[in-house]
This record gives sequence, structure tokens and C-alpha cells, in this order.
Amino acid sequence: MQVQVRPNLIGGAWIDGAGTTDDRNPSDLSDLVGRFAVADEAQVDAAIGAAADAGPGWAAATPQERFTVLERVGLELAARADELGELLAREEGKPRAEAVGEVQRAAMLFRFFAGEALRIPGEHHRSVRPGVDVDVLREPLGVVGIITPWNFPIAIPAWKIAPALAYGCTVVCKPAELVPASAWALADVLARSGMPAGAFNLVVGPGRVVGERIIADPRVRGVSFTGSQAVGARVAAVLASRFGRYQLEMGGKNPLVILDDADLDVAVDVATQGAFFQAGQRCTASSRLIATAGIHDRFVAAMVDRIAALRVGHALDADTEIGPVVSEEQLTQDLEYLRVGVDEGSTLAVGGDRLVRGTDGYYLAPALLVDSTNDMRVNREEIFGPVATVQRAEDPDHALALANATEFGLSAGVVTTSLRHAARFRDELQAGLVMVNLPTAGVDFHVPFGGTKGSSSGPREQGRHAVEFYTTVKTAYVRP
Ligand code: UN1
Repeated sequence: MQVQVRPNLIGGAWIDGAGTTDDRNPSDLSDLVGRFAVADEAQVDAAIGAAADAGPGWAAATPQERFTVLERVGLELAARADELGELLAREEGKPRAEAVGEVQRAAMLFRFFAGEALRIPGEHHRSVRPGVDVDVLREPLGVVGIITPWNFPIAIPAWKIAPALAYGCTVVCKPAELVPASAWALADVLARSGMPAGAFNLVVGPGRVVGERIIADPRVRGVSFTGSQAVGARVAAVLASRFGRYQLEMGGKNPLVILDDADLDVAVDVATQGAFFQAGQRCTASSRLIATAGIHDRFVAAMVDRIAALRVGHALDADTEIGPVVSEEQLTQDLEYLRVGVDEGSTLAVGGDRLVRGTDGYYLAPALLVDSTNDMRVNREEIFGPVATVQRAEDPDHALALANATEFGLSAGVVTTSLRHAARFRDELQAGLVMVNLPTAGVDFHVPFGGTKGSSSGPREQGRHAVEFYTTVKTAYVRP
């Protein structure tokens, strides 16, 4: 059977590529989710040119025009959340309910930034000189490159594209090659939204061709990237060399501290959700669980029971709690880290086996490594799978020190019933996101998102803080 190839969106036209890439369902490798055109370098250049040409017109669009376009996109995504959620679950492997939730989140991101397009901030001052006024204006940054990962196939594109367009930028977007279907569906909605041709362009393809071309082109004034530290460093180096702007969201090694006074049920719930839901494939996942001495053994025992009972299966099965991991490469990496963890001296308390299900997919039993120490590779390197470790801490001071002893700083949590401990950990955890009695993963769409230390670089994403990346400030002195 002839499979339809989904083309790239360049300058308002759907353009076939130089090759194609297949998008397969990690729950069922016999299911071809779609076939997508891969852009070559000339097509990436054309997309950047189209975005540059569309720039002045979109920058001059009224707040009402931008609101109308973004609101229309948000409403269509919301109306199609079930259909697009199923597509997302098929290509990425997260359970259907979470995938539908992700599409709804993308819808809300567009609706939030539709509103922000009406409220672009500015300042007015009287000059220190008589008879002179000063206006501080926000202007669009220009063409932005948006490079997104596979773990949130529609929410992460949405939370970069929506503010870019709201603040008057034009966009060239490269989604992760593993998950082009959701990004393509979003591009299709954007293409019909009434914005000028070229304001949004989609180019699918590998980072070494498409990504490299985007980051190197001087017409691209800024790049917003979510992905690995290695690629983030490359993006930063290239953008810095040509004085472009960059916004990087990279890894995490997020600690969740369970203090003696924690409610055990809350601790197990929060740790299970944060560490294992979405197969642990979140940069905000709770990968380091740190329990103080008085609760450690009870916490580990309860976690083992809970993890053993988690239902791992096809993303579209109604009773699945944990889907497959996204790819063979990811599965191999997860299994390798489990081996490393045991070699380094920690103990595999539960899980870690590749599972056989009714369809051929990348199923891995969620795994817990106990008796681990913070110097082990499994506690220093991001695994990005359904694998968490437990460390024993003597007391809250020790737990806090362990939590902060990492080069990352994205999200960090504490489970406690003590207001005093909660306030202290909120203040002293070194992370861009702090969660009290909540999973380290799972964030709202209307408030800033980002990390400290090696997790992030550049201004925050989301909420009203997104204006910092997508605009430049002009200070105008006016003598009437
Ligand atoms: C979330 O935890 O809801 O790639 C969001 C990631 C993050 C997003 C996490 N950029 O996992």
C-alpha cells in the first residue's frame, strides 16, 4: 500500500522533501504512524527566507489579529484533543489519557498567549531632562528557530511557538525526528489559522542537517531549544559566535526528598508519579529519591509494592498506566544504566526487565535501584527512562545537601507535613522549580518554567516571562 508522505510547510506551501522518515508506534512496531518528508539544506534555507520575508508583516499585525489567529489554533486543538491525543500516544507511547491531556495543555498555551498578544508590556517614563519622554517598547526578536524533543510532541512545540507568534516573531520549527506526526498536525492547524504565509514553517529532519542549518543562519535571531546538554552546548556556541540569542532547556537529575514526618501514602504517590509516569521520560522526572533514616525502609517497601503493581502496556489500552519507552535506543540506554547501577554497588529492588506484551514494543518494567550513593553514575547522569534510585539520608540537613549535590537544577521536591521543613526546602533547594508534596514533574502552562545550573540557560519559558526571550527592548527618547 502506498503510504502518503506528509510534506514540510515552507512559505505557506506544502513541499515534498529530499527523502522521507518513518514514524513508528513504540507500543506496536507494526503500526506505521506516518511517513514524513525530510527537508534538505536548500529547503531549510527557503524556510528561513520565508520566515524573514513574513517578519515585517507579522510584526506589524495588530494585537487583535494575533489574538484571533492564536485563539483559533487553541480552540481547534481543544476541539480535536481526543483525535490528536490518540495520534500523540501512538507516536510517543505515553498513555492515551496523558496524551489527550498534553493536547489540551497545548490548546491552553495557545489561548494563554492569544491573551498575552493583547497585553504586550511597555513602560513610559519622564526623562531626567525637561520636556523629554521615554518609552520602553518591546519589539519582536525576529525569525526564531524552535528545536523540540520527542517526549512532549505537541506541548513543547506549543509553548515555544505560541509566545513566538504572540510577540510578533516568525518561526522555523524542527521537531524531533521520532515524533513528527503531532508537530505536523499542529503545523496543519497553524497553516489554516489565517496568519500570513511564511510566519510559521515546519522542517522535519535530522539535527546534523536541519538543526545545524537553522542555528548557523544569521537571519535566525534566536533559537529556543529543549533537549540534551550536548546539543544545547552546540546551540549556545554557534549562537554566541554570531551574537544570536538562545534559550536552552536541558536535562535534570531531579531530587525528591522524603522526610521522616511525610505522609507515607503521599510520598509513594508523588514519587511514583514523578519518577515513572510517562515512563520517566521527562526532564522533570524524580530520578533521585532521597529518604531520611526514620522513613527510608518503610518508603522503599511501599514503593516496591506500588511499582510492581504498575500496569505497563500499549499506550492505547484503557488500563495502561505506563507505556513503552520511546525507541530501541532509549531502551538499550535504560538497560545499560541498570547494569551500571548494579555494577557500581546499588541493588535492583524491583523491575528492570524487558516485558513481552501482545504487540511488539519497547516495554520495560519500571525499576528502582536502592542503596545508591550520590557519586554513582546513575545519580549523576540523566537516564530518561522508568528508572529511579533511592538514597538514605541521616537527617534533613544531609538530605538537602544530597539533593543539591548535582550539576543539574531543573526541578526538586520535598514530601513533608512540617511547615518549617517545607519553607526551608522551598528556599534552599537549588532548582528552578520546587515542589512541596507534589511530583517534580507536571507543570502549569501559565507560569514560568526553567532551571538553574546545568539544566537551563537563557530567559524562562512560559507564562508572562516568555516575553523576555521573544522580544527586544527599545528605549525611545522623544522630545515633542
Ligand atoms: C512537565 O513536567 O510537565 O522535557 C513538563 C521535559 C520538560 C517539560 C516537563 N521540558 O520533560
